[in-house]
Amino acid sequence: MTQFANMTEAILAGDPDRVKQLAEEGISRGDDAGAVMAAMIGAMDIVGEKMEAEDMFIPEVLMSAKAMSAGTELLKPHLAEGGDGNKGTLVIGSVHGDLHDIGKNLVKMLMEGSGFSVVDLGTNVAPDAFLAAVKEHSASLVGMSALLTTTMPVMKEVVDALKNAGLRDQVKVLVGGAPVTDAYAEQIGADAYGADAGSAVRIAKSLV
Ligand code: B1M
Repeated sequence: MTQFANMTEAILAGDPDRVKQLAEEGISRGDDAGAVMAAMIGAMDIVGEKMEAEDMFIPEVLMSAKAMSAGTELLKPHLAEGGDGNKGTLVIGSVHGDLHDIGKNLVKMLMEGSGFSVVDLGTNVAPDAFLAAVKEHSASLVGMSALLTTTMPVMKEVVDALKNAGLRDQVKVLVGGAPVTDAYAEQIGADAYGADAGSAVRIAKSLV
C-alpha cells in the first residue's frame, strides 16, 4: 500500500519524474498495471477535491495532470491488451468547451491496444468537427468525453448533428466522463456509456 501512498504524494506534488519512477518500480515488482493506474486516478480525485476546496489552484492542478500523463505513457505497453486485427475506426474527442483530456487519452490508448484505429480530435471539439471526421474516416464509432456538467449537452448536439446528416445509422456513439451516466447516455440517444476506459473498450467491441 505504501507505494500507492507514494504515488498519491507524487501526483499531488506534480512530479512527473517521481511518478514515472514509482510506476516503473511497481511494474518491475510485478504490480498489476491496472492497479497502478487506479492509484493514479485516485490521486487525481484527491486533486479534484483540493481544487474544489481551493486548496489547489489551476497551475498546480495542471502539474498534477502532467505527472499523471507521464505515468500513463509509461504504463501504456503494460495496459494495452493486444489487438486482434482492425476492429474499425473510432473518432474520439473531448467535447466543445472541455479541455480535460486525461480520461479521453486513456480510452484512446486502450482502444488502440485493442485493435481499433483511432482518430483523436483532441479537446474542445465542436460538433461539426466530429461530423467531418466521421465522414472523412468512415468511422464506425464516435467517442465523446466530457468532464464538466456544462459541456455534457454538447454530446447531444453531436448525436443530433449525426442524425441530421443522415449518418446516425452508420455510426455507434459511446460517451463517458465523470459527470456522465448511463441514464444520460440513453436520454441523449447515444448507444452506450463507458464508466471507465476498460469498460469503454469492452462496450466498443460489443457495438461494432
Ligand atoms: Co478540472 N474540473 N476544471 N481541470 N478537473 C474537474 C472535472 C472538477 C470535477 C474538479 C472539482 O471541482 N472537483 C470540476 C468540474 C465540476 C463540474 O462540472 N461538475 C472541474 C472544473 C470546475 C474545472 C474548471 C472550470 C476550473 C476553472 O477554470 N475554474 C476548468 C475548466 C476548463 C475547461 O475544460 N474548459 C478546469 C480545468 C482543469 C485543468 C486544465 C487544470 C485540468 C485538466 C488537464 C487535462 O486534462 N489535461 C483539470 C483537472 C486535472 C481536473 C480533475 C482534478 C481531474 C480530472 C482527471 O483527469 N481525472 C477533475 C476532478 C475529478 O475528476 N475528480 C476536474 C483522471 C481521469 C483518468 O479521469 O477524466 O474522469 P476521467 O476519466 C475516467 C472516466 O470518466 C472515463 O474513463 C476514465 C477512467 O478510466 N472516461 C471515459 C472519460 N472519458 C471517457 C470517454 C469514454 C468512456 C469513458 O467513451 C468515449
